[in-house]
Amino acid sequence: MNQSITIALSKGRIYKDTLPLLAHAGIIPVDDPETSRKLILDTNHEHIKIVTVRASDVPTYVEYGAADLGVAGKDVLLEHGGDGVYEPLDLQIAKCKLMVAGEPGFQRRGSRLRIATKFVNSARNYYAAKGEQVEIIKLYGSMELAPLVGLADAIVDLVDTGNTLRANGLEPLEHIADISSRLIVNKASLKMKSQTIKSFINHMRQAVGEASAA
Ligand code: PRT
Ligand code: MG
Repeated sequence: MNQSITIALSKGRIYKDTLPLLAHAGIIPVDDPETSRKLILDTNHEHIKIVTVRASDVPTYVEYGAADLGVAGKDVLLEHGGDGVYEPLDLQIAKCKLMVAGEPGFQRRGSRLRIATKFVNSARNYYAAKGEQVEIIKLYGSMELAPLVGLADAIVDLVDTGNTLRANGLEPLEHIADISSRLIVNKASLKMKSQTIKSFINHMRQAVGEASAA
């Protein structure tokens, strides 16, 4: 019994790191999203399709059942609010850290710390847990610029090598969370296509195990 399934992936690092795991499950895309303009990619299985969407849109596609499964960074899931989807598996890919960063020895400008970030919910929760009153300024990108031009005292952003911070005279200050990408599943799909989806999850779990043993 081969029920059809759709998997939502974002282009770039998540797609690149998910491909070997899919290959381990015997799933190989026919189209290459980096060269094709198609948003629905065929695979070597007639009943399995991949849709390519913005990284931050993956949980929305899966929550509403437009995709049965998806791969999303924990950072994106923390912002989306985790309740709408199941999160059965840590794929251990696209790893980085969510951190507070700023200029070395920065002095806050006002009475309340001003934080510029795309990760508004995570930042708010982090400072609330510390009991610190902060003002959060929502940005959509280039957060590193904010402290340099006086928009904010510090930023909350993802850090991998730290090169982007260093190139802008900033340094990591506080660790908020370790981030990796997760397999997410639509709740109704898991019930209605239980066999196919459970078998897919098991293949992916094995692939992660072998990748981490390698
Ligand atoms: O680009 P777009 O707006 O479409 O979406 P996106 O930026 O969310 O997508 P993408 O593909 O860039 O990131 C997808 C996921 O990869 C994120 O949700 C994270 O879970 C994960 N990931 C892992 C990262 C990084 N590492 C990372 N280094 N996402 C972003 N970065 C950025 C970071 O924001 C900063 O600008 O890289 C820069 C820092 O890198 P270093 O190595 O200089 O420290
Ligand atoms: Mg990006």
